[in-house]
Amino acid sequence: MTVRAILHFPDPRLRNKALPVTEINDEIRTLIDDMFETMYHDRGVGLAANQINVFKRVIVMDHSEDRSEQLYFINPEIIAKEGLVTMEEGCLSVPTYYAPVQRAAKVTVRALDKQGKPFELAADGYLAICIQHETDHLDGKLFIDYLSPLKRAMVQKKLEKLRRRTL
Ligand code: GNR
Ligand code: NI
Repeated sequence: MTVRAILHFPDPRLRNKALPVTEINDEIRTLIDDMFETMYHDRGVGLAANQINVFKRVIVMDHSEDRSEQLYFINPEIIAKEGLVTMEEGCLSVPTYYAPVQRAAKVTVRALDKQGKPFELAADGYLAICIQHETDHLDGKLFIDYLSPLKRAMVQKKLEKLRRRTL
């Protein structure tokens, strides 16, 4: 298992749309292992393949305190949404910035497991937010896209400055 490098906003590659997985093989299983390794290493609760420069529709998450509840989804699709809730979000690709975002309070997601078998999961709370945040990444969308253009420009300036200091 390998910790892979995470792309940071405003890297244009974060805007790429990920393609559906057509064959679940060892490459995909290794990708999932590496995504968990990277997510735990960087203390995230979720990760989309786009964030490590792989444009395949795979997301992983673990929202448990003791990091013992691994969830992964291949070709996830949100097939139902219900209600609205606003939560403070952050993103490993937008370091040091947090802002409230309004999303559906409950979602039902359909995806494939490592055997290629379809399953559905109904989620609410933090998990529902994570599922929406991660599936957005697969479509090249970031949580800061929900902010006003002024706020988004502010974040961009801040992160460009941070990048110049750390290069
Ligand atoms: O670590 C993460 N925390 C988080 C907090 C609130 C809403 C969504 C998230 S996901 C984020 C990890 C990440 O960037 N996933 O794409
Ligand atoms: Ni993110």
